[in-house]
Amino acid sequence: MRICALSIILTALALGLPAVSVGTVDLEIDSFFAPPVAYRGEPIGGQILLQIRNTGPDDITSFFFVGFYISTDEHITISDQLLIGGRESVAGLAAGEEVNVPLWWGAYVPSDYPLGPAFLGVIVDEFNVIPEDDETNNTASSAVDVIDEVPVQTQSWGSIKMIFR
Ligand SMILES: [Ca+2]
Ligand SMILES: [Ca+2]
Repeated sequence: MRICALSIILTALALGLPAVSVGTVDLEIDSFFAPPVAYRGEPIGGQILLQIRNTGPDDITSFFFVGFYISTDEHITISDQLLIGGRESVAGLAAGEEVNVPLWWGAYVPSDYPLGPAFLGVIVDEFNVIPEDDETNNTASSAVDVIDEVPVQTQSWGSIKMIFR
């Protein structure tokens, strides 16, 4: 793509035409928050917050995907384990615009994922359909402890017993 754009400019210069500006974009992660503890098989999506930005200078006009993963190390790749229900799409992003990418509240760590320390993370433009100035700033991760027990609190009002998970 860049070679193509460059050749257009060189051609324009050779022809004495004004060089057109080369369109470029960059998606980057503004902020990523994930909880320090995840219960296997329990919804976690509503506790994961992601804000991304297109630093421009061009608009992104096509769809791209954002994948939310769990990983054994802090480097998140598409080889890691996608959360169940852990993929969202974004319908483009104007130059300079920031947007929250809400993850489906019901997304969860698979119930057979190994217990213990791990990392929750994200890949923006997961399948790399958007050519960017910088393809190395599209991931973020946060340490998490994967556990099995679900805390149970019980409270009784007379004969009514409520169980909160
Ligand atoms: Ca980027
Ligand atoms: Ca990309």
